[in-house]
Amino acid sequence: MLDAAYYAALGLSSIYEKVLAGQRLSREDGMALFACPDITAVGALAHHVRCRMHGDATSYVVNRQINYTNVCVNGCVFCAFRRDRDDEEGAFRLSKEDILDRLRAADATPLHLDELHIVGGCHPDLPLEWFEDVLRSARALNPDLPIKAFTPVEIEHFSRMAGISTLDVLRRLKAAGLVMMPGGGAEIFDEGLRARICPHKASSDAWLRISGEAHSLGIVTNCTMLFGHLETPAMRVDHLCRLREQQDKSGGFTCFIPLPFLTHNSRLTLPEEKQEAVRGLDELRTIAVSRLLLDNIPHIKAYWIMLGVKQAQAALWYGADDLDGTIIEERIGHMAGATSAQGMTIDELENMIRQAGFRPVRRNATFREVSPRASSEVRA
Ligand code: V47
Repeated sequence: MLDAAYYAALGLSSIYEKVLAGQRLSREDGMALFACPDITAVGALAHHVRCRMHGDATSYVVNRQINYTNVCVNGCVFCAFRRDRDDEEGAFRLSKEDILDRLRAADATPLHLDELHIVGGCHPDLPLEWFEDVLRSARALNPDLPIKAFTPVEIEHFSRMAGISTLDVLRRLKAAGLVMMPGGGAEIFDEGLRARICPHKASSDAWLRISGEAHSLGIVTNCTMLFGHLETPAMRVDHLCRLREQQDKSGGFTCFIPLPFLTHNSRLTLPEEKQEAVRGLDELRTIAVSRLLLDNIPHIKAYWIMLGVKQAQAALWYGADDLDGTIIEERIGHMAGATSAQGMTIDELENMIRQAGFRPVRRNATFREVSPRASSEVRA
């Protein structure tokens, strides 16, 4: 597959050589990969890197997502999940007891959770103390369960609400039980486009700075890119390179998740050539270029909720090595038209991985491998 003459004919000789030698690709290389007409050639390079890093292992996590509210002060134009006020149709806000009930319900099943993923809108009334209380109470219920919660955007919002620095917010949340943060809210770092699609959200610099602060405290985090809306290939390459630079400095990004924009219920209208139905190959290319440029981020996630099961399987041949997990309940993608299920069982995830030609590896929130439990325990 990796034939030097073929890459030479595509004008990608130097990229081919760098990839085989394990050398860093430049921004120009990223642009050339987005311009290459043969996406299987781009995919084969990404697959080579993926195999060098992970072999045929493909990880998944037994997790439960909880979205505590969709009421949000940011008013992002693209977001179908958010509501501006509590009394708006479709708005919701869970109480601490609602959250704990969901956790108790998951704990009462044979499903042994290895990650609790909590994320929500930036609610105007919820104080930092409420989030500390939620973390402490969840930890009291299930002390061994790693909690992955709150994006850098939420951290900035909590800091404004509490009148303290983002670093102090992170210190307090860590003391309350936070071990990891999800990578949402990065969207696209290009400031011009950010001003159009999410003008009130934490800035790109703030998002990166807060991630670095979390890393400095030993809180590992993920990172994302929302793509397939109004951004250009140059903006994608810039986004990936800024993540890579931050990772060089602070080193705590565990996984990158490229999120294809789902258009349903969105206020952002796209030109016909960018509609979801016609962009399957662009999704695979973007995943592959991410694997190739992000040489210092260990994992690339094919998030099956947003990609759909079949495309997530294909993505495993384009550089991705993780699928996320059982999820149980998901709202952000589904309010934007995701047609995937709400959750998957362990058997379904493992079957999905095997059918795609890979080896399933069960992991926890921080990507530490966990041994499979007795089969009577893991049927979900
Ligand atoms: O921040 C919002 C994106 C993100 C849409 O870190 C949309 O392990 C597509 O970040 N179409 C939240 N995407 C989800 C997220 C995430 C999910 C799973 C795992 C992890 C992790 C992180 O979803 C938001 C935003 O970037 N988003 N609306 C939409 N219409």
